[in-house]
Amino acid sequence: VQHNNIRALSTIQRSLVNANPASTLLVSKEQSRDFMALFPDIVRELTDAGRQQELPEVMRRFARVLQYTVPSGKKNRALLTAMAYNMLEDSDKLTTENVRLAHILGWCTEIMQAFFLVTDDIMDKSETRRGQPCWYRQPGVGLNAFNDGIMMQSGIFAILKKYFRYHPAYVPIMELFHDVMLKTSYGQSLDTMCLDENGKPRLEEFTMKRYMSLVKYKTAYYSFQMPIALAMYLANMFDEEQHRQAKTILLEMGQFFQIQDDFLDCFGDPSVTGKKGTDIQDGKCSWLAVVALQRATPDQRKIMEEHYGRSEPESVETIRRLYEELCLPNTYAIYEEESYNIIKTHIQQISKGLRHDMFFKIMEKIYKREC
Ligand code: DMA
Ligand code: MG
Ligand code: MG
Ligand code: MG
Repeated sequence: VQHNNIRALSTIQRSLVNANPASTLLVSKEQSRDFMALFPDIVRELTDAGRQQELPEVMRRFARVLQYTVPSGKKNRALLTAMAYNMLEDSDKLTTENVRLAHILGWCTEIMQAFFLVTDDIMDKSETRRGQPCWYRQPGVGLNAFNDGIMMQSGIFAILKKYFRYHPAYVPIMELFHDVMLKTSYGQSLDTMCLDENGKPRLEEFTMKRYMSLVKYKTAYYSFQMPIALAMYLANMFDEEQHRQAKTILLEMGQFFQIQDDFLDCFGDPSVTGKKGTDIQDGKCSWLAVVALQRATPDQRKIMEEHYGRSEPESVETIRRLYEELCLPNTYAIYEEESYNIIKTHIQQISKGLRHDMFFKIMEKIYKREC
């Protein structure tokens, strides 16, 4: 019954009825503070480790980029590693030093996320990110942001070397970063191929199958599979079958998460998400576009062909109205609930000694999210 009414509710009402209690914390407030307190050390390590002082203006620039783009997000990916490590490690090994290592891995993931977002915002022509102008829109930055992204990417490996060089998990951790960066870049590449050479969306290629593999690569690996695999390596868990089982479920969660992202791009509140949507203007192969095309009558498909992927506000509004006409907010609400239940069932089927409560906690964190 609630589903049928959901469309009639305003965003604000919807948040009162449905909102995820943002209070679902992955780690304690104290641990969160310790994690945040480590960031200045990470920046210092990358920008003034004595040996670098030949290039003071580069180091100032690097510090500025890191400060602007890294710590302002929700830090969910970093906190996933911290939370998983707390749950997976033997209690006698859960020392201050080891927890600090989990936090360092968390910051590496956040730096990775930041450099993908810096370049993503250029490619997507976005205006805002985390409630502020995108980095490339800062005065004097522009396309130089690509090099800032490369500095961040390389910096991750400098941090890993500094803190993990003699750690037994150094090589698997490093390989995981390399591997997942490559996968994410494949996803981003596929994401740019929604348009043909004339800049028109290739609507005939917007299938659910293509969509699901696109989002697996561009989002699910780095946002869910990697943070947990990092915690497992740190906790000395190298069993391949265990990693495989965790991956299966985490990639499912990652796909769920990107479907939410696509919904929020059009129907979310920018003052809550911190970013103005661009998927319609960019002609993206988004979940909304794929479902709309599945349902569209020939006339509605014509509307998609005419207006999708155009930046004029009238075209964007036309597409948004079409989505509403096709009851996509309702479909989304149903999808979100059903898929939450399916993922929970899959969590219960994990057999290889992985804690179910860890996966449930992740689901609680993202279910019904609004940012
Ligand atoms: C995000 O896709 C994927 C990566 C790897 C940044 P997106 O463009 O939908 O992200 P956002 O909505 O945050 O711009
Ligand atoms: Mg984007
Ligand atoms: Mg993008
Ligand atoms: Mg998006």
